[in-house]
Amino acid sequence: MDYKRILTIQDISCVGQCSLTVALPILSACGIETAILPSAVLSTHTAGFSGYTFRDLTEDMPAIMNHWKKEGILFDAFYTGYLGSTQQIDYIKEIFGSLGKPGAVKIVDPAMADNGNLYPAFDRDFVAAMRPLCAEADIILPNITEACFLADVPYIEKPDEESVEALFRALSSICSGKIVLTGVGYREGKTGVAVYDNGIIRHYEHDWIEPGCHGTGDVYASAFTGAYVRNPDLFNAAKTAADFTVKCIEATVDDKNHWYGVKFEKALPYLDKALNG
Ligand code: PXL
Repeated sequence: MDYKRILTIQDISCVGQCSLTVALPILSACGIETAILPSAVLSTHTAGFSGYTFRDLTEDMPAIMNHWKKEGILFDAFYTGYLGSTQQIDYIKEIFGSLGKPGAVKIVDPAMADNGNLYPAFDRDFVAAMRPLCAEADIILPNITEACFLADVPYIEKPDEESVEALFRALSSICSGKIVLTGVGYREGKTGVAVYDNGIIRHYEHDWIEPGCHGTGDVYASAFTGAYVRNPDLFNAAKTAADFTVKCIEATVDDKNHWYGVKFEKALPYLDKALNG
């Protein structure tokens, strides 16, 4: 296997098993050199903790980017997640345009919402700013809530094949790339991912494990990105990441005190096996 270098751009939530503290170990476990551009530093994530600190790193981005340009540092892939400001989106577009090797893949997780609501830090202006970033991506990884905000349609609480097809149609006018839509279950006790590639929709179903855990979106996106950069087979990467995410949830649900994230570390050997046999 050749050795790839990825740049991931998302926040450091110091505690909470999300964003960079999840992306770095998972991408490293996938055998990919992982560079980071932190969008912000928070004491914890914002989903369930109160009184968290937040340091926006927008102002640091141009100098970091310019240093990399001077050094001639280039990336095989980019993966963006939770961002600190709308201005960062312009810097990321510049990074996409200037720091990629030929054919570098651009993966955007528009991490901004879940369960029908935007996260506390975001508003409609952020959603509007996220659309042009999604337009530049080769692959976007929204959950149903994010997809509905991006497409500017009401939240779909109980998706069915028809509503998901309509959602993909609406999204395809915003982004020309491929779409992996998470949290799509058509039957009781099941969830899954719907994968849109050039007008073709495929669905991968797996068990829904109560209760829904925090941080699974970042675990999913990181594992998807790792699997896809290793082998650019969209459906296969979507499936590998879904199976890994289920293993992470299974490793967590029995511990009622562990509400803030998933114990993905316990499932890393499974991911290694799925990728390397
Ligand atoms: O993508 C999840 C996430 C990442 N980072 C921060 C968050 C969340 C979800 O709430 O608050 C800071």
